[in-house]
Amino acid sequence: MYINQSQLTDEKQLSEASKEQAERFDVAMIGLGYIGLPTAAVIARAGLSVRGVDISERIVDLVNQGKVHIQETDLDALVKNVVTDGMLTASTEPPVADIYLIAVPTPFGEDKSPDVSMVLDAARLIAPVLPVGGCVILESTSPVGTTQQVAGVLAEMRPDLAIPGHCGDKAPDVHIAYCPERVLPGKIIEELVANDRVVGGMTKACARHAQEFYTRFVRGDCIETSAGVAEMVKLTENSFRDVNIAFANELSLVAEHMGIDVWEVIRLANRHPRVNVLQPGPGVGGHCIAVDPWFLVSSAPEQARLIRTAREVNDAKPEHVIGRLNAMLAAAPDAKIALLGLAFKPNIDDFRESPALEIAQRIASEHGGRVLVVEPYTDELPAAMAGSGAVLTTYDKAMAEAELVGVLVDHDAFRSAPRYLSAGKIVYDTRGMWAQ
Ligand code: SAJ
Repeated sequence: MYINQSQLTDEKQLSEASKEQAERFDVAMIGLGYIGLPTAAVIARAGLSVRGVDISERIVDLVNQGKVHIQETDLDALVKNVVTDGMLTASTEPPVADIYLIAVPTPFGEDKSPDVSMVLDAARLIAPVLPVGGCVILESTSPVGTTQQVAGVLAEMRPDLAIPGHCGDKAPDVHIAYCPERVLPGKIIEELVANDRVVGGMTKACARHAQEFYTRFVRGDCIETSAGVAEMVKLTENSFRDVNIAFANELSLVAEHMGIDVWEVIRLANRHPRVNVLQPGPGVGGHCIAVDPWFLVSSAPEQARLIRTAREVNDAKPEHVIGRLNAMLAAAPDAKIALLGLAFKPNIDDFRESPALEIAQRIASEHGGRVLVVEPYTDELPAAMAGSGAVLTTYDKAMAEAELVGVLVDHDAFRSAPRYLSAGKIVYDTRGMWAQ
């Protein structure tokens, strides 16, 4: 428990308190994953002392050595610098800090309902050390109402503190806010600084306090609102994108059914000043767009009909692609197929929740030795494909051997490869990479 100086009675307590004061940090980042670690490093670069906290000792050890456990543009050099400068350290234990940021996963369960248990565990971790004047900010994508739940945990565990929403007319002792991350994997360091932030407080004073903190390292506008609005803003952003991608994916099925080139349709439709159709693909991957809309559906199942349908349209796309590739393989029984790309989107090495990987795994499990996989962002096939008979190879070799091609990811490396190498092949291009 955080010790208030005025409550100290003997020398032992005094020395413990001064040690604690010496270890007081500007910021504690709870969760050192894809968002937490880059955010911690960017804040440390801005001159604030940051203690990263993670349940994984491996991650804590790596960070303390100035190393990273994830791939993200410019992250390794940044972490090395801030750790060397002593501005970022890591531990499995939460420290006393002025600002606590929570960036832990919020997955969904079998029934697609959100699981905020890791957020609430983070609040339980913070509660014992939260000082008077401290501020807790949730950044994890969360269903509306989660920030209030965090406040509830803190109020229950710290009856000595006046917690916003739980202290009646009394002035709160701490601030609690919600500020969603909205950075794009591959551009996280850049967007952490450049993007606008929406800062939602449990009270106006909470929003103001948190907003002032973000202006220390964010160049974009930091806009104050309520916690509930900020929570829904984040879900709205990713649902908007999912619905728009679903429109493009559905359009690709409609056009395919009618024998029309969807890429040409979209290119020409987008010449209308108020039309901007997104790009169809093999499905929607990653850990955000395919998950977050369910948080809205779960909160308002009767009302969120379009959002639910968009999820279903996008989730069904990989199966359609598998069907098309299987048909190509059946029609040319002696031919090999080159599958281009495994990542969940172009130009990154992130294969988690990747529709391309799901498709390649299924095709490899059914056609093994006929499958040549090209993925410049890995040195070996993922474990699930090992033993299938599929081979990881280069673009040039795949094009020399395969008569069939399935484009699953439009990495720049594929776009810039000589087109004549794929001339004369039977191609199923889920990304429109070779569209005219
Ligand atoms: N995709 C398409 N067609 C498109 C655009 C995307 O099929 O026209 C696919 C991609 O290939 C990928 C998936 O959608 O499989 C998601 O990719 P993305 O680039 O749309 O989004 P993420 O998941 O990398 O990041 C998103 C971003 N949200 C928005 O753009 C509204 C990012 O700003 C968020 O911070 C992030 O989710 C997050 O963490 O929530």
